Amino acid sequence: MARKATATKAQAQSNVPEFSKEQELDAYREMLLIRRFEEKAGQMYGMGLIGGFCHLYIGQEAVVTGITMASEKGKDAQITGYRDHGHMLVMGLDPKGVMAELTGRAGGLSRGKGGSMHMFSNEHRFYGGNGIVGAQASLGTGLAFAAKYKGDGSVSLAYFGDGAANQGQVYESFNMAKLWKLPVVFIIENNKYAMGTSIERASATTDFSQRGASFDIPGEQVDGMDVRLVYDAAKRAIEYARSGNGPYILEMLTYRYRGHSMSDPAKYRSKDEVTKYRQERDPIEQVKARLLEGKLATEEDLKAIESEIRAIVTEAADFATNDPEPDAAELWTDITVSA
Ligand SMILES: Cc1ncc(C[n+]2csc(CCOP(=O)(O)OP(=O)(O)O)c2C)c(N)n1
Ligand SMILES: [Mg+2]
Repeated sequence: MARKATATKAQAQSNVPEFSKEQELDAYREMLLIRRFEEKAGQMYGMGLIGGFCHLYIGQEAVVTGITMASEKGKDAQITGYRDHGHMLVMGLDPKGVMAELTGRAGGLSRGKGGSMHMFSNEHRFYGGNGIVGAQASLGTGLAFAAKYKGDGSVSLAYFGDGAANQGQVYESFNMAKLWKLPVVFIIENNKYAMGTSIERASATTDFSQRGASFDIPGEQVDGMDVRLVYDAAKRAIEYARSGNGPYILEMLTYRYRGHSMSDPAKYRSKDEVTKYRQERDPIEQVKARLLEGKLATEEDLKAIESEIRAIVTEAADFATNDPEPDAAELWTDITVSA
């Protein structure tokens, strides 16, 4: 008799959890910071100030914001792929340091030598910024192994895309994580496309929350455009992992508005599809509407937050434009770590 997969299927999301006024404002501020920062990065790329690869997170802001709000800042580790600017901003890394890394300046978080895809901060427990698709699932499992070995009570949050979810090393990681009951939450950011290839064209099964079924890893499919639902699911998953139960999978249904990277002819999807998401599902507009309708904030309050954020982003851009490039002598520093 065929055995039914034991992974728990997405819980009914009819009960949308309420956010307090502070949580709504917090989420609004964080998501707006990512949006404005990314828009500025896009402009600076167009001006030739940023070289190399650059992948924007516009549209996906609710994912990292809700998860980080549910995590223990400074304790839980986070790791992702190359679409990483938003993760760093929400984790509290200095926007000046992130932008200066994009422009390859000495004040960048990797001293101007890593660029958009390779930024780290041990202090904030952010482990990149990885250009190899799927590698962050294995490295994130390693972070969880370290957490269990040291018994420090932290959880590893490993984000990867729908495309990455088809990589072999992801399943080797699932196996080890379950076998050793490692405290890791695998967050699959399903934005429907891997570069120009839709999930329907590349994936034999498109319910990524069930990808851990063979390893008995529970998984949930979550509306990743609603920060409250992301937060709620993340609380559950993190608590599960922190209590010693092993890994958990969260599939976040999300959408990127911009191209895969800065050069993307966007022939693989219709303009209508993008417009529909922007107009009907935008994560920031959802919070804004709730704040106004619930009379938790006035238009003036929100405008004040908007100008505060614009000032932070302008300051970051000015710094990243005027800071010097690293000295040539830095070419051979920070390349390896000696024990
Ligand atoms: C091992 C590996 N194979 C291929 C690539 C080229 N590549 C870069 S991004 C990408 C698509 C990944 O899509 P997805 O995982 O859905 O993430 P998204 O860009 O949508 O966030 C590919 C194939 C790579 N960087 N590394
Ligand atoms: Mg994708």
